[in-house]
Amino acid sequence: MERTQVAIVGAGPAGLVLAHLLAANDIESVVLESRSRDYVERRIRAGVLEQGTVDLLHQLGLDERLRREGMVHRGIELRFEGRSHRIPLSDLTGGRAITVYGQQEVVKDLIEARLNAGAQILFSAEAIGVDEIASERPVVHYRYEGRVESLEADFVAGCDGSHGVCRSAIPTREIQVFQKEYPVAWLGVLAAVAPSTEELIYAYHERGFALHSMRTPELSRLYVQCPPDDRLENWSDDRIWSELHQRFAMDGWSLAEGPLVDRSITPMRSVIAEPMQRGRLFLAGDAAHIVPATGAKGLNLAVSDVRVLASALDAWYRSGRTELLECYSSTCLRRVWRVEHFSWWMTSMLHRFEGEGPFEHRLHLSELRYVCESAAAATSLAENYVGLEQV
Ligand code: RFL
Ligand code: PHB
Repeated sequence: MERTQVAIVGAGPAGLVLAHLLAANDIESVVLESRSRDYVERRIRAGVLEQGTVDLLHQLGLDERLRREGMVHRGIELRFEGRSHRIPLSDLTGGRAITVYGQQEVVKDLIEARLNAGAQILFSAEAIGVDEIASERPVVHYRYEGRVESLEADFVAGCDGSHGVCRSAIPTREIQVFQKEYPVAWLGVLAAVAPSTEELIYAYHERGFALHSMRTPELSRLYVQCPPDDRLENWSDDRIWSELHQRFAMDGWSLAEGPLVDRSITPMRSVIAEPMQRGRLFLAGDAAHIVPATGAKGLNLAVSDVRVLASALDAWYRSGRTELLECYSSTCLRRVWRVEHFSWWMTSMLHRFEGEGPFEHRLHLSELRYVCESAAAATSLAENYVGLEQV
């Protein structure tokens, strides 16, 4: 049986950042990833990095391309009633900012740097179960090249996302799962056209929410609210553009169209598993919690978790101290719930929900006006959006 210090299941942002943080402290790890390298490097997901995430990638020396290609944004726009209102993120947070840089680009950079350092990331290696988590020798079983193999470790980090297997290694009676399904989803498209805006636009409209984001100076990322059970076949290119034009409509502004090169539907949901650890198994990122995408927080929360885990593991390897490991879940959950609340609040404010009438519409508008006009309310949005330093 193969052995390592920390077995990491999943090569998403959580697993890869953890592997780098551990390596910086001379702790060895093996990453098992069920998909191929090509697949994980192409998967289009998040785009917004908090200041703290960018700072961490800088400290790890992993920001060479991010600094060149990432787009630093110092504000966002909220658009409603045909007008845009800027939330000056940096002015309201002592100079903090967000960086727009695709998750798959982060993943590419992290994989390349690990492999260049001679580290082990096994692609197309699907974990099928985790055993002995209550012992000092937990084991991950995985399928690789047609065989079932086992990897023994001091610790297992379950970074295998929302459909992973690690969470199910914790008996259901020992874990409590909190869930909320929002009755809305996002149809997301990537359009080969220069963004029509310099900053992200979050639009609230009677027809529903829309978001204008971007990936590069030549690629726009656009989202439009749709029902959670909607299907891509219902959305012709013409219908997508027509909805986007209507929801972003503002005098003197127009949305540039281009060929759609990717499309997908993402339901909005919240999930939190408590606690995030059991014995020698620690869950991190989407394996432990999901946030609706409106707050742009999932990737950033995954990075916060593994930062806490890496410090705790470092304390254990250096001096055998267990307190930080014991507090892992409670430390992480403080931030998790803050971010869940922020993401729930943004989702509630910006979407139209079934059954809402003119009364609720006016409540949405009143709240949006308050957020834009009150320095206190705008600061609350801004400090959460760029990422709270302490929670
Ligand atoms: P990931 O990225 O899902 O990685 C988990 C990895 O584990 C692998 N895996 C397994 N490997 C081995 N054995 C098994 N049995 C396995 N089962 C699964 C998977 O193949 C995968 O490679 O989880 P991680 O690392 O926790 O990272 C979380 C983020 O990916 C996620 O929270 C974000 O993408 C959420 N998100 C956003 N987050 C932000 O911070 N800012 C954003 O702007 C933002 N926008 C978004 C988003 C997510 C979206 N979708 C599609 C869900 C926009 C969208 C549309
Ligand atoms: C994105 O660019 O994909 C993105 C931006 C902001 C969000 C969610 C997704 O809130």
